[in-house]
Amino acid sequence: MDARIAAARATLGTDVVLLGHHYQRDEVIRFADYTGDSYKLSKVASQTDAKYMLFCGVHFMAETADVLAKPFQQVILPDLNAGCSMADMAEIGQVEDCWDSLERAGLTEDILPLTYMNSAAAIKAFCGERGGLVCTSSNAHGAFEWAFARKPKILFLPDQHLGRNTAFAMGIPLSEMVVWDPYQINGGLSPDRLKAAKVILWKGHCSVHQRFLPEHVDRIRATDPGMQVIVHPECRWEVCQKADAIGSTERIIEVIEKAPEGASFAVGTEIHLVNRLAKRFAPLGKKVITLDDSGCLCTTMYRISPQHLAWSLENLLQGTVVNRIKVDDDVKHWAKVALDRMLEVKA
Ligand code: CIZ
Ligand code: SF4
Repeated sequence: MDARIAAARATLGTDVVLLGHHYQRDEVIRFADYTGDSYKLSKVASQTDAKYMLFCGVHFMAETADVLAKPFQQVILPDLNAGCSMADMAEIGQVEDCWDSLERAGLTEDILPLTYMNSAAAIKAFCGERGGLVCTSSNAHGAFEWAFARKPKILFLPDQHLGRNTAFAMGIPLSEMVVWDPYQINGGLSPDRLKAAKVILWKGHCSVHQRFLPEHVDRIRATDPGMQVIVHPECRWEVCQKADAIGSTERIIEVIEKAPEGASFAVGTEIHLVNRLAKRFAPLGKKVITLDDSGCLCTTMYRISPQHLAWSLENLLQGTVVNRIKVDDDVKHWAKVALDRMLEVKA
């Protein structure tokens, strides 16, 4: 596979750019021209002139690249099964129903909808059309400030944990946040609770990050008190509260890079990235372990295999574009508005 991928890449030259998310496996990410989190990779997608963008990541990232792409560019997702269970927890019909309920309660004038990057393009468009924006874990804080400068309340989709952790870090107490459950009438919330809330959190989560528990932090504290615990903001609030630092994948990497020799870290994020960091920093005298050694990998990120990569590249050699990700034009406009606003908010 390695030889076939390398040969196809060499022939395609600068016609193709390979974008690799930090959660990809080693056998795939080694071929990436750019590695990064979704914020960094969407910046690359908005700037590259390559004819084909091969996205080694998950569906919502490829959709985002297509929204930001120039008209002559095409985006490929090597395996169409590479989705994101969190993104699937908010469907556009459910979000529209939620908004209708909020409108009936007379609240929408005061609410700005904000969505995490991990969502379908239709939801990004929904937010863009209503004055809102997209954020990633790198710039959620800035996006919340942007929103609160315009409206007194936020509806945050679809990750309750990122929303809660971000709002709490800005000084908003948990008592001013509510969770909207799309499977309950009126989100399972009374009009009074909705009226009083500053942040309405969608009931979604990441199945990988939600597995980290406060007990895991306690265990590290007991067995290795010198170790720093650093976790992704998709982890539960109770875990983030016990951690020494919270950050996106880019931030986690930066903290470890800047740490002195001898530093050690227990990291709460996807295992492929943690293992890669462990290997990279061991020769520099820094220790990196996973916060939970029975932690789960992101199975959908893992779908992108060397075989799928070789297959998409070899098809391109024949002039065939397989697994193209194309966002409908009517969705594209407002999704781009929401994404452009995101790119203006610094990470
Ligand atoms: O935004 C991303 O790329 C994700 C999913 C994680 C992170 O923090 O990098
Ligand atoms: Fe989605 Fe979680 Fe996988 Fe990220 S780690 S792509 S949020 S399921």
